[in-house]
Amino acid sequence: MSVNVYERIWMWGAGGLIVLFLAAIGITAVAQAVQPPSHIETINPATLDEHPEFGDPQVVVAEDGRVIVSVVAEMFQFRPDPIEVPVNTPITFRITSADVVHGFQIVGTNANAMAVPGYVSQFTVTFDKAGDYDIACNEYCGMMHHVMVGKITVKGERP
Ligand SMILES: [Cu+2]
Repeated sequence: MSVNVYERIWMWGAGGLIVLFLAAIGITAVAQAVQPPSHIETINPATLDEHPEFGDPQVVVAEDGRVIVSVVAEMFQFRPDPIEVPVNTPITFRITSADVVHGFQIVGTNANAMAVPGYVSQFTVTFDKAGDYDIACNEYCGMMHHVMVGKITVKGERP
């Protein structure tokens, strides 16, 4: 069977792209450790009000000094609001949604997570500057999405 020279070039080109893409997946997964989360925490959004943690979301200081902030995102607010946390302290945010997918982006920082009904998103961030930070919902969630803004007040001395 003879294959036209241009056909041959396209076949090698397409094959090369497939190898390139698979290599990119392999490099990001293995060398850069970009992987799906190994731990997934689920929650029933229908019974959030009775949940021991998210029924009354608040800032909790654990005995070992860790600060844990439970947040419920819902049309069209974040609870609690405002959130008051100390400066220069690792703050663990635990976020879920009571209705649809929302965003939780702390403006001016690299802290950003999705609030997905049925799941708890968690990240830890340390604020090194005191002051007020806005929380923006960056997932379109309905008619009043544009007013869905929360506030974090970071208190304490500057280092
Ligand atoms: Cu929104």
